[in-house]
Amino acid sequence: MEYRPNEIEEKWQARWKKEGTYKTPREGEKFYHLVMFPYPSGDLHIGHWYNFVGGDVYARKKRLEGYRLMSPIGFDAFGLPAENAAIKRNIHPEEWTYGNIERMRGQIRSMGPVYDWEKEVITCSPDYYKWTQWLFLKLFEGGLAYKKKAPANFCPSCRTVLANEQVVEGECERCDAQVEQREIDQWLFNVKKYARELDAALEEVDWPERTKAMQRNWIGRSEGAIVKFLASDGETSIDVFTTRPDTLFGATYLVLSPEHPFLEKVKGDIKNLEEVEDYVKKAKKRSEKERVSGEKEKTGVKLEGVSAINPVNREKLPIFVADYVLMHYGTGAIMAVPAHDERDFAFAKKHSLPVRRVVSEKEELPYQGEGKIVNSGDFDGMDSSVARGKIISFLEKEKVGERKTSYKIRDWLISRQRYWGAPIPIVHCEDCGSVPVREEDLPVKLPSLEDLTPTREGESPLAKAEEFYKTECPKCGREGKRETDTMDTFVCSSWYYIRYTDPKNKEEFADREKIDEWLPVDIYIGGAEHTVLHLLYSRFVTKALRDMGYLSFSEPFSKLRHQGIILGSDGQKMSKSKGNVVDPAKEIEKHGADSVRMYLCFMGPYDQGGPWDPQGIKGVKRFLEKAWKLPSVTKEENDPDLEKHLHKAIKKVTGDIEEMRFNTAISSLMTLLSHMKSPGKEQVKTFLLLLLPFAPHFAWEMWEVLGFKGEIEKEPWPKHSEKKTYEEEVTIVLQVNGKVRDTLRVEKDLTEGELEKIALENEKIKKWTEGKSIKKKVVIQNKLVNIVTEQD
Ligand code: ANZ
Ligand code: ZN
Repeated sequence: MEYRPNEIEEKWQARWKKEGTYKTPREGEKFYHLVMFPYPSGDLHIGHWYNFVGGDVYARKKRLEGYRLMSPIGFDAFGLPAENAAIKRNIHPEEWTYGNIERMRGQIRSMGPVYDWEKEVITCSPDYYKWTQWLFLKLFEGGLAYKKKAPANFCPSCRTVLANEQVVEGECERCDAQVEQREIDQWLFNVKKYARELDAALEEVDWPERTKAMQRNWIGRSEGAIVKFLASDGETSIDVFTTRPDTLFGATYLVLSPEHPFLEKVKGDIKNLEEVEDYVKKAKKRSEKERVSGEKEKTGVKLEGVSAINPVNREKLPIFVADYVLMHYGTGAIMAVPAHDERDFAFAKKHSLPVRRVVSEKEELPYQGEGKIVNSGDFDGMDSSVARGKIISFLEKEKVGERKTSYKIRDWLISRQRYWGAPIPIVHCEDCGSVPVREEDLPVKLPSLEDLTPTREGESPLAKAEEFYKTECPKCGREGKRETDTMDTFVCSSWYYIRYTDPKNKEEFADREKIDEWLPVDIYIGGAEHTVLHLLYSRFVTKALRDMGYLSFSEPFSKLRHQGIILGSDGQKMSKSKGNVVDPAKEIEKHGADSVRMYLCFMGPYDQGGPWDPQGIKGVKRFLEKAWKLPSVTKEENDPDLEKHLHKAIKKVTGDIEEMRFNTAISSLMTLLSHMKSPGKEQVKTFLLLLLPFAPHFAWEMWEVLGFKGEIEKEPWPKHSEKKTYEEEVTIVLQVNGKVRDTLRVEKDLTEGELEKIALENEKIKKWTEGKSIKKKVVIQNKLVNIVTEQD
């Protein structure tokens, strides 16, 4: 009988579904296995396959090892693409999204994964976003959600707020107009409050170092000091944050960010107020990227009529306002040390300000490194790294400063002026302010709208739907207006792994017992790109819910692994325009899902990916075809020669799957198969079990065809015996022209080619063959190699 994967695969997928084979088991030690849930774009691409297949191989082995495995799947279903597709094709986002979900469910099933579909979550369903809104209310109650005027990208020509993705090099994606920054009321989550823990707790998780480094970089911890400069009004102190307090004697002026409150405070004293206000107004229009860009000239204006005193030497310093200083970092003010900071140096040159060297006699300025301190009174001669601590102590003693750790991370702006998202559950009341919707009134349902374009003022389309926003204030009962912004989809995905534990719960976001039973996630598998924020926000939400008493763990994902990226067969990133996209559905049709699964695992190290090779997939298919021909009538007794290979393979496959080295696991299965000339029954069973995580349909089918009793997955995962993996060794003789030149102990049954190679690489043999041409090689397995050279 021929191997017909498509028939087999359909048969088993239907059977597994009907019999609920992969429902989460009730017994065993828990193992929460998670793959990143997909966005329902319409079609599963090969990258999804790579993610899900690697995950599934790992999950299947865990299941066979007896773990109570939970492996859920769902859809990250809110977001801009649905809305854009809807506007373009005149189909409602909901219809578009659910249509895609239905199609993708079928595509996911065609891979033959172990997902427990009863756990499915869809973030755009009211049953789910009710709890996303509940999460918002909890954060609001806990003081972690707040409203503030924040800059948004505004296109003056389309008159609409743009998402960051819609701004291309400072221009509107649609009309190419210059995008402006506009201050509008937006909601933020106070992630910054957790900065210290988000940074420090990375020590506790088993994640790839590169991913941890990216998180650390985003959080941006900086050790330094706050220094207080007394302003010329005699009462205000301007606090600056610096990472180089050792350069304090080199400060020649201060710089405030255009948003700094000091400007408002000393307005009356500023002689060139008009010029300053003009500058501030212009600066606010510029995006942050423009402001901090290294290439742009450092603009700024001096505040005439005000100054500040350097606390270490009582020197009077001028004050500038300049937009390269940002309000949200440190204190929004800096001491400028042009001799040792590049930006300050550029600014000082432009505005003819003094540059005073305080580190190292010889280096060319600006010099940003360490060295001996000079021109700094009592601190002269110290190493700058030592002076840093000494100056901080001095500041603390004099009460003009203190040690300080700053974090770059910013609060999370969650407002979106968009339709296809979870509405923010707030009512604005003239008397009561921002009032949370009562918990029992959740969900605040997204109304079905025809017109999804933003308003002329750039508000969300919900601001046009009177039936939506007109409501009563939950507090005083008078007329109120609902918040019309929706939440960033990262809010939806920041807690989905909690909902999976209890997806149908109508009373709570999840039952506490179930949460405690399953979480944290034991392994999380997904792409490395674009996940910094998702991981960070999930960690923040976990910590916030923990502090409110809803969770008893601190890190949601104990272990994290990334799959690599699959490239086109030309080695380029897959893209429609290059025509190098691999369509998984077509590959299944041609080769079967098991071959696609196996090939994805075989093509290279899982965390690296690589180019798709059309020949490679044929190779693994041939392997399955060969395995298909394993004798249908098997002997009762084990083949003794095969035992060693079998136990070596058990050891290798088990260890390799655990470490996600799927490619080498498959290699060892290939080697094993080549030794299965006359296997015994138990040996075939073991082979099928080892193959099952990679080619599950194949393994189930063979098990049935060969007439083995019961279900293959009722069998335990095979265990190797170390003793049986030992190599048997033999002594071989190495000769040159019939004379013995060396003897060696080698593994038994090496092939003639392997023996020849050993001989030719042997130092003693090389000595006798050097410079001579080899006429002949005589190899007798397990005994001898004779190299015959030309004689002279
Ligand atoms: C004086 C100084 C002297 C500085 C020197 C550097 C070198 P990181 O490492 O990124 O934390 N800074 C502080 N707050 C700022 C703000 N809101 N906007 C722009 N720049 C700001 O950078 C810390 C340094 O960046 C601080 O140390 C400060 O300049 C500047 F030789 O202070 B430094
Ligand atoms: Zn009210």
